[in-house]
Amino acid sequence: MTDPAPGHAALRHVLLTGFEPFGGDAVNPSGAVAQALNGTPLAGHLLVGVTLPTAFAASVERLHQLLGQIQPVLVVCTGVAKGRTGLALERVALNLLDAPLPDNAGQQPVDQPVRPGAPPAHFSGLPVKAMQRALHAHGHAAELSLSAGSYVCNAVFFELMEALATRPEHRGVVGGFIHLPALPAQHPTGPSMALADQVAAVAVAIEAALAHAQPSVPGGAR
Ligand code: PCA
Repeated sequence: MTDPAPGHAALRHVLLTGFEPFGGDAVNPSGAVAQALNGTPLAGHLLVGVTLPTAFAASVERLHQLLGQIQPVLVVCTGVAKGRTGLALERVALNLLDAPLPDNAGQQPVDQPVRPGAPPAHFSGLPVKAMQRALHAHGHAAELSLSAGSYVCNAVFFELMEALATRPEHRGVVGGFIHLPALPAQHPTGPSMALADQVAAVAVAIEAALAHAQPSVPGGAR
């Protein structure tokens, strides 16, 4: 695990998660961005960056541990989605697992709920339109997205939103999910974004989320 940087006990925490490589890739920009920003002070907050396992059960378990340990005021989970041209601000988490490939633990659930009995979907709590405006103002490509898929990223996104909606200890915490483009080396013939640009863009997105965080509105608009 990556521990919060020491010496900033007074600062409120932002939790930023990324994922380990999966599906035969050697790298995952989302985990690399989380590691790069771990320990960074940002707009009066301390950023805690953690890489989650790309596995359905272990990622969700780790997320719940982190929410309890770090007690963040803002949670931004990220993962890579090859083919995206810019940061994809996800608006909807589905209560659906339908894995197109096995996760890193060999699990491939098909047509199952993330959490039986939970609602079919949750909206993002992030101010996605304000974040998109800030990203564009800084010259970063960013789009709004209506689906985070049905693989591990969507499962973590759904569990995050379900926890924030239902657990009293997380009341008032703002959270959501961003898909990141591939790195140039991962996707030589398709759209990509250099790691340094991804790091800068995620920092801009988090600053905008902190500046515009209010109680959630449908789909994370604002
Ligand atoms: N992307 C995958 C899982 C881990 C990641 O970085 C997804 O979009 O579900």
